[in-house]
Amino acid sequence: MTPTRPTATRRAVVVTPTFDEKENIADLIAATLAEQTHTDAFELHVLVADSHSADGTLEIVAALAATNPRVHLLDVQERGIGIGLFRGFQYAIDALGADVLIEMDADFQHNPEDIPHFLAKIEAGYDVVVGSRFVDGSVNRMPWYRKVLSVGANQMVRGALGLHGVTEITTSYRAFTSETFLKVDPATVPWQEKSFIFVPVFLVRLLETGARATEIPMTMHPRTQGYSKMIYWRYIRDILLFSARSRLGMEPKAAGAPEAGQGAA
Ligand SMILES: Nc1nc2c(ncn2[C@@H]2O[C@H](COP(=O)(O)OP(=O)(O)OP(=O)(O)O)[C@@H](O)[C@H]2O)c(=O)[nH]1
Ligand SMILES: [Mg+2]
Repeated sequence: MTPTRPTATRRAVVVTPTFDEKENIADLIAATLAEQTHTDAFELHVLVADSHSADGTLEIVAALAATNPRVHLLDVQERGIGIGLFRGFQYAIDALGADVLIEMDADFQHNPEDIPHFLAKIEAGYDVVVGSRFVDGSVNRMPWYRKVLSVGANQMVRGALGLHGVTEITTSYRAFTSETFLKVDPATVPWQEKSFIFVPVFLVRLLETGARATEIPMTMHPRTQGYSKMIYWRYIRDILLFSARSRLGMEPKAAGAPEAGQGAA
């Protein structure tokens, strides 16, 4: 049952995609909902969009959802982080009445303590808030080879798309209004690809809507529990292909997209 909310409070749904996250998910949900104490203007909910994990993740979340009206489970059935998130965003809007969506990984690489900072920017009038490892105040504790990969991928995709105002395009920690999400044509984002290529493309599509965007510093840690689903060769291949196709004009350009970081970033 959906809880009633005061009319003055908008609802923010943290959509977290999962596949085999039994070691992380209960703590992640608790840590996320604990941020409610720092978030007056929004009622916080968590939606776990799970690709039918067989390790017990589904059962853990189902049990929490049965007793806590702020916890929700969507059994996506299909495999892939992109499709998991896409179905999650749709469900959060259609079934949960989300005003704001937050996209956050389930393995604590994204720190739930950053959630109030995202929401403060939405409250200040931004439509899209991007968590970045490349602005002052950010903390990146990833190993050197992951830093090299993220710097390379960011530079390549930003260069190909001519996006100069956004420093972070390849990690999936962002907040945006449901209204902005609904302006994006789903056919222009490779949600079905099994690699993480949808991450930069989705951001570009959000910016292309004319959204007012900004970045905030984020803290990124290596995963400590569970196993990685990142397939490096596939991600690097897709980044190279996407960048080449964009430069050759085979992908729609982000022409006219506003630069992030304008205003009170
Ligand atoms: N719904 C869904 N979520 C997925 C799928 N694959 C990965 N995820 C989730 O997507 C998030 C990111 O996946 P990770 O495996 O952590 O990828 P990564 O962060 O790039 O790699 P690491 O740094 O090694 O953790 C995690 O919350 C995963 O559980 C999938 O097929 N379906
Ligand atoms: Mg991870």
